Amino acid sequence: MPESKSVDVVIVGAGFAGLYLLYRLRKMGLTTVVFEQGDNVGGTWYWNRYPGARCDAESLAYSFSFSPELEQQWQWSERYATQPEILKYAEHVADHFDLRKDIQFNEQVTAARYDEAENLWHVETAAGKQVAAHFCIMATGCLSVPQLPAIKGVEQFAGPRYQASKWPPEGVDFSGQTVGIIGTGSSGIQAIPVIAAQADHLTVFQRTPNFSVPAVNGVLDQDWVVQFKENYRKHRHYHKHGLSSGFGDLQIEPVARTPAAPTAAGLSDAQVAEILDKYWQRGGAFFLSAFEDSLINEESNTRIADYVRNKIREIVKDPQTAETLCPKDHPIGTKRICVDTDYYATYNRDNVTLVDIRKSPIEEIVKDGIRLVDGEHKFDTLVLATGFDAMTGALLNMDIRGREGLPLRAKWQEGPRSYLGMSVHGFPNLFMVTGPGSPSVLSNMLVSIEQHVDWMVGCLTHMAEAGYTRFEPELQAEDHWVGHVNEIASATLYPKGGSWYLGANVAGKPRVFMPYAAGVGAYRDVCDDVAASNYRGFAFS
Ligand code: NA7
Repeated sequence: MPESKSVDVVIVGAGFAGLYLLYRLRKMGLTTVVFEQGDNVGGTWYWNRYPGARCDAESLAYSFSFSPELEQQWQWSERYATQPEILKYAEHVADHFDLRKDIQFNEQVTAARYDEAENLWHVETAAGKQVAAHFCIMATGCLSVPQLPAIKGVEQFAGPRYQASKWPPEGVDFSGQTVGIIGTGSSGIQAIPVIAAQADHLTVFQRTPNFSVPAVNGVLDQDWVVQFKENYRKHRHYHKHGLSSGFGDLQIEPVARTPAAPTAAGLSDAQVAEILDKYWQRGGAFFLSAFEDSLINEESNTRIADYVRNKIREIVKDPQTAETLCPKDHPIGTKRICVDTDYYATYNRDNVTLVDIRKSPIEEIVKDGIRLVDGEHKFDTLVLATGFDAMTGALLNMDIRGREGLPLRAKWQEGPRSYLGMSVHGFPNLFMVTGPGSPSVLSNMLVSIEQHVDWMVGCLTHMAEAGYTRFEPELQAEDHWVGHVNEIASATLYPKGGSWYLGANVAGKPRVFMPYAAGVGAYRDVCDDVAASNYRGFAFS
């Protein structure tokens, strides 16, 4: 099949990473094409339209910082933006910067092959488009490949079946319906209160309870926003360089900026509660920042977890339901902490039933419900909120081949390996935005996306100035980085979480802790230092 086009850079994905890349590369004067599998921009915010979907980072922080004009012009309406509002923001960015003309929609990339003799990437889509490019940049997102449960009979269900991450754009009206939902991660925890408020009855099939903290969402006070925006540079600096991984509290005088207490270990329950009450009432994932050692000291972590378990027992009236909702199998924060609106209180409703499928596992999904080991539950509509093949799923779904035809699938057979979470030895001129080995999912994604794109643009500018046409990370640099990522992870409690951070939710996936856990500030310093030392660890030619 003839190649339709040859460009400087091909970008895969038109989520926030793809949009910002396109904006920056175009400014550099490079010709660029973006392939996007959806029919619109927005990436994760295009697909995840389930009821209650909203961001768990605050809207004024979960937004681009590169354009002060955009920052001032765009008005967020709530503390945590809803999916429709974030999608509108992505559309606004695309239109305002006239990005759509270089994006080809409904084009799913299936293969990318590096030709050493030509020093070109050849990229193919499912529809048969082919493009040759000097550089290939994967902006494919960390949570873009849905994970359907391997439950017997899922196809037998006769009623409507919806998947959180592929929700119909026209929405679903649950009025008058009885509904069953599987999955109590962030998606389930956001959707359950909204579905319960609409449906006749909702049955929640829970395998593992998760820790959730109240969002304390609300409409933003516009006077406060004006004041906040006057200080936007200061706030952005804090999010990019601080210890908060880009999430920080956005109060004008935030609790975050009063130093965290060193530890909860050794404190009395009353002392722990005194510190945490302030964070609980203020709301947000930022809760865990109350103590410096919450994710490294087991005793401190347990004290924080006890506080949350006690909150669940206070909120949920039925003691047995409360106990079933109390997470006891992982340290708090080692699976992504959820941020909710009325999640636990929803179990006080008469039309909601919690079923513990750890105690009585699912035998089979049948045509009108779910059969458990100890009985059957019938309902009209099934909702699946069962997560993603995170971080590596989208990359490994494509047939990516580097030098000498080396498949990325082979290179990553025992888990992802990268240099700085951005590049892979054996795969010249290929970058990944927020790839495994970078802070990515442990951070505010917008902060991490901008940092990666800015760094990549710096690297490509350096190459252009020096007359280089090819870069590749050295094996030794990659080995060292992989070791460092593991070393940082093993100094934390994260590996005890059995989470999707570790690939633990996908059968057969290697158990490797994928994100870099030292925080966005420390990571940025490393990347800046690599650039300043003539891109240490990269070979150019
Ligand atoms: P998650 O956090 O991976 O949650 C998936 C949920 O689905 C979780 O409760 C799983 O239980 C459950 N699940 C998955 N497979 C099954 C089967 N086979 N049977 C029963 N239950 C199952 O995905 P989300 O979409 O909620 O959130 C992902 C991220 O998106 C989130 O962290 C935010 O960053 C945004 P398990 O824990 O495996 O027992």
